Amino acid sequence: MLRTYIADIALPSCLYNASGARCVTAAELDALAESAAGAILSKSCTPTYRAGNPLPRYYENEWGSFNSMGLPNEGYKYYAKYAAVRPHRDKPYFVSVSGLSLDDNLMMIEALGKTPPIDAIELNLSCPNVPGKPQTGYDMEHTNETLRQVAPLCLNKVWGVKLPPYFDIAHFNETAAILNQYPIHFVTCINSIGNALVIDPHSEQVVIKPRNGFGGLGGDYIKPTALANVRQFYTLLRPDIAIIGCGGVRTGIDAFEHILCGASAVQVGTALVREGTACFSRIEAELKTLMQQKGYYCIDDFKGKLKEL
Ligand code: ERO
Repeated sequence: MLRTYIADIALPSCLYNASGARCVTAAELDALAESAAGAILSKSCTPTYRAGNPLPRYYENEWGSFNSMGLPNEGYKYYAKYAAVRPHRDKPYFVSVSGLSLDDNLMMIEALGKTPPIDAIELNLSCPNVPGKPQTGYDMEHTNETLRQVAPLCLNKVWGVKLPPYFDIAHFNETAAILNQYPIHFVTCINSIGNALVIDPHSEQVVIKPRNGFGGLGGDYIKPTALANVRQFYTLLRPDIAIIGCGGVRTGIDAFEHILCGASAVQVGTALVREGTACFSRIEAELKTLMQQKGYYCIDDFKGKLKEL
């Protein structure tokens, strides 16, 4: 009922983890492999191990999450090696790449592109939390140049990009026009809303330590922005580019709304961190119940079919 495709990759369920959420270590990736998630996606990687930003760097409240992790990861070779030893090899395994320079990205993508047990590469153009490194996705020229140089390295690999949230129609149009020029297979919308500020009025303090308390917002806070980005890119991109929704997916209804806006698959971040991998079977059951109530047999029955008033 929830089966879906990203290019020619079949996912037994359209729900899987957002990069960053419980996917840094082999033990966390194993737990995703054992769960009801339809695929496994790694933490965004860099050429070598990074410890990330100082603690505390993650905070949550009833409306969502707030982070400035600073790209803690084991280095790309770790995620490449994991591809061959992971349990449940029939479940698709995707690696997220987030180098601190274009050269870093080219080097990692070339190597990961030649690693057959990796099913797809998600190039993260939207990390909001590395001091001194602006988000590539907000720099149109740099985005274009990145895709121009990455595309030839991905001729035999399914690949796509993770975008930051956009807020202006001109930016949706400009970004879509660039993406449509390249042979990408998918676009993931959205990364956390960067450079937000959550504070504690009692202590009169910021709630996370790095970057004077500024960080990326996720969870319920960001669902309307995520849905707007999914809808805009579903409308503006070539029909062969799958949209992967990410942002505020906590219930089956949230996943349903993303698919209605045009998502072919839906990632879970904040809810996975809070609840653990059991979130997948719960959200799947909720989504299936809703589909049954509405008389839908598969996600194509309602994907992208959002009605206007
Ligand atoms: O700080 C991070 O490691 C991070 N947090 C996010 O919300 N999104 C990211 O893309 C990211 C690092 C790549």
